[in-house]
Amino acid sequence: MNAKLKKSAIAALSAGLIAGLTLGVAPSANAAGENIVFIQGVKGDGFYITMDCGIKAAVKKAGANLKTVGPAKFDATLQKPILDAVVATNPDAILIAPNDVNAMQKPLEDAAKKGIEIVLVDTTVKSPKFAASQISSNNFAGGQEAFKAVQQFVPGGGKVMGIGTKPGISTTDARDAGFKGAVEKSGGKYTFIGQEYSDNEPAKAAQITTAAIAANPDLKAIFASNLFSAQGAATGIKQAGKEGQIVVIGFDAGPDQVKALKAGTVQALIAQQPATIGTRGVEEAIKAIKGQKNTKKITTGFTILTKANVDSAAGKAGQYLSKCA
Ligand code: T6T
Repeated sequence: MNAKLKKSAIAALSAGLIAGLTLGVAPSANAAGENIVFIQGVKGDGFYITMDCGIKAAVKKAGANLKTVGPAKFDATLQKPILDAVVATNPDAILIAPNDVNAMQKPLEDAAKKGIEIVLVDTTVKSPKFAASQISSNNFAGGQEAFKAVQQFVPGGGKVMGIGTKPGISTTDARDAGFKGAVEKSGGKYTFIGQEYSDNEPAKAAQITTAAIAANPDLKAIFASNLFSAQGAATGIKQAGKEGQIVVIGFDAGPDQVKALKAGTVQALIAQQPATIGTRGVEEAIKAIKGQKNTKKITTGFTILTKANVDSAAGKAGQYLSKCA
């Protein structure tokens, strides 16, 4: 029985129980409880940890059941077997941040064909038609925002570069493209000297940073388009002794990134709203399970954190968690 049929059977059952109230039969609230699985992009990432907190809160409110799993690395060859194992348990819905736009396309399409409601949180795939809903930041606009921050901190212009994760991830690809496009449209004052990839490894991002500084002593700014790349870029800046001299704009706002911001190694962080992405994801999953109309695409916002606002109420709210409250 697919998720929708299963859910309508449950709905009929609850209607019977409600009718039974008059006969003194008390229904337990949402007795069946929708079975939802959250498959993270990668384990141990403050972004997905914070998203999981939003998911947990929404699942609790809805009286649903949740299991959270994720690969040890941001790598579709590790995420696909996890998805396969989850599909074999036939949950009602899966919230997933797919690791690759191409590699996760068919496995997710197949899962949807089995009647499992798929909600894409954060990342997406090439053709997400099968998904009940997609919730994410406007990542392209986030890259453009990063360049605005560069303009603010390096008003004189100069060489800038990007450190991304790896090609094929919808979010970071869009951020990198948004940043590069904004640099190129800015009238020649800034030069984009290249896009490098860290494989989501802070040590590699640090090494890319020191090598880029050695090759370009006049480098002015780095845009690191996710948490681990930004963490590594900050380490590289420290190793090169260039704190405050080369500007780093990072995406995300994990605890280590916030420390680097406060220390002056990083000048701005584009904080996403992972908890909201998670909460909205659960809401859409439950609507889909119940056969209600979904909002196909939901875009969440950003908070730009700088030393000036990081300790304000809004600045604190923008920071990611290392565990749920
Ligand atoms: O930036 C987030 C997420 O949006 C992206 O898809 C992958 O990297 C992060 O999880 C941060 O590490």
